[in-house]
Amino acid sequence: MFDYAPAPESRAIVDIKPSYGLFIDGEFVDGHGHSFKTINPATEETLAEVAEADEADVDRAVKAARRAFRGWSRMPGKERAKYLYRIARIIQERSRELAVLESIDNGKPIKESRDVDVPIMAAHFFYHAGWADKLEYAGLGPNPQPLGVAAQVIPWNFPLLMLAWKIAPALACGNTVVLKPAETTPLTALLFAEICQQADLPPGVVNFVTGAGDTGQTLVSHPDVDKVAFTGSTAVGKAIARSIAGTDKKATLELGGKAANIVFDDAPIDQAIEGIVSGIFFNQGHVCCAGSRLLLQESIAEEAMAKLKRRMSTLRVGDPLDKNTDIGAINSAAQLARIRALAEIGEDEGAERWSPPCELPSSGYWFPPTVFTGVSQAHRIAREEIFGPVLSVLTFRTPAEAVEKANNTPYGLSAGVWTDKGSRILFMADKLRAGVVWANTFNKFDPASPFGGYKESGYGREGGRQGLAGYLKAGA
Ligand code: TAP
Repeated sequence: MFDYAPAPESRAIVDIKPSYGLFIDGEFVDGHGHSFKTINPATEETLAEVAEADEADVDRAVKAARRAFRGWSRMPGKERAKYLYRIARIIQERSRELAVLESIDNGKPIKESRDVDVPIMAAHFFYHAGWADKLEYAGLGPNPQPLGVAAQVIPWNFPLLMLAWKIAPALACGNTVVLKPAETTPLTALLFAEICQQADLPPGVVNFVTGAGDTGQTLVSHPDVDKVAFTGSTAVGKAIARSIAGTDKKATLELGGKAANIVFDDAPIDQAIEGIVSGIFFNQGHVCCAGSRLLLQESIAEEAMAKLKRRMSTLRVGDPLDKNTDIGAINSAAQLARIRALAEIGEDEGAERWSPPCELPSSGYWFPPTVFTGVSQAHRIAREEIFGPVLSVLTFRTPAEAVEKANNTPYGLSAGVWTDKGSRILFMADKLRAGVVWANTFNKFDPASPFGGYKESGYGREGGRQGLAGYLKAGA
């Protein structure tokens, strides 16, 4: 254990206010309800008090979005595009500030928020700006129309990226938005609200209501909402689907995952080790599409495990604002408790647990990179989403066995295949029940590429031409 103080020079570039209101109708306003604290998970220090939106606040935000819908939906697409381009450029200009605040509020390493989250966020706005005046070419008929007011609820693992995945397509298609960020990571959404003001986005087109699950429930159940877009756990996704059943609200649900990362004996092994490491340890494993089940072909299992352990020993856990950090803080005490509980269950069920020697800071929420071998398909660590830096390793002999094991999960979000044979990649991609299949790479994202799940990983797609379908009524 050691004490650390976050790097002061990084901290200085963001201005965190002592308290934050809601963002409704283009302005920051006080909420009627209580407030809650958001903390830095690396230090447990309170960062700010944030308003908790109650029913009246949510209603105010939905009304503002409804009023704004009239003008925004009738605005020519090429004019809407200008706002999206402007937002994208401001994101680039303020990228350091966004990245530092994201790392402080979420706990993720700065090299990830700087090189992944914020650049892909900007790319989503650029990409969707390009669609705004070309919607009739999206394959949804000659005159597709926006749905109306979109209620969007996002999780804490990629606060800015999930915000971009939700807001950019909604706005490009002419919808207006009320978004609820996760309770533990509200600050970057409120910084993005400032960017909306700076871009002169018409009031009410984007609104933010901060709060916990109750605020989310109130928002998605609001009778004047036309579309619900949710990313989060399968349990909450099912509850939302039930709560909107029987209404004409359209829904897109992006839920959990338990991806198989499958390594064949002809794979470029060093490249595969890098893919395995980024597949599970990127963002502390708080990734819905994380490669949390490693399937190794038996003949290379021993060699691959030796190399993997060696590589894991080089991972640096600690200060999220240090550019050399590979694994940052776990986002909350509750998430840390969940990860610890499942890791203990893994040991109790007989799997072998290993972590490299790793000094963890004395305050904050931390979990070392961990791998379990001797895992069987019945083990809970092979079936349940851990959402932390914990990898479960299984072995297989034949491609058919790999397919069977990979598909033996209620989820179907992503998978990875490592092999030298192009024909095997095509065979596996055809057989795997996963929305995304990566070949000889992992965790690659592009706004032009649709993302979404099968089975209990949800329905609907985000990104690409297919993602627009979730925000448009098909034209005649
Ligand atoms: P959840 O607990 O499901 O929370 C997601 C969001 O829903 C949060 O903003 C949460 O608010 C809100 N919420 C909670 N209860 C609600 C309710 N009854 N009605 C409406 N909204 C409600 O998930 P999480 O712990 O934040 O995120 C982890 C999960 O998200 C993992 O299972 C992960 O796989 C999944 N995830 C999936 C994807 C994709 S793309 N498929 C991406 C990222 C994460 P509070 O946070 O304030 O409670």
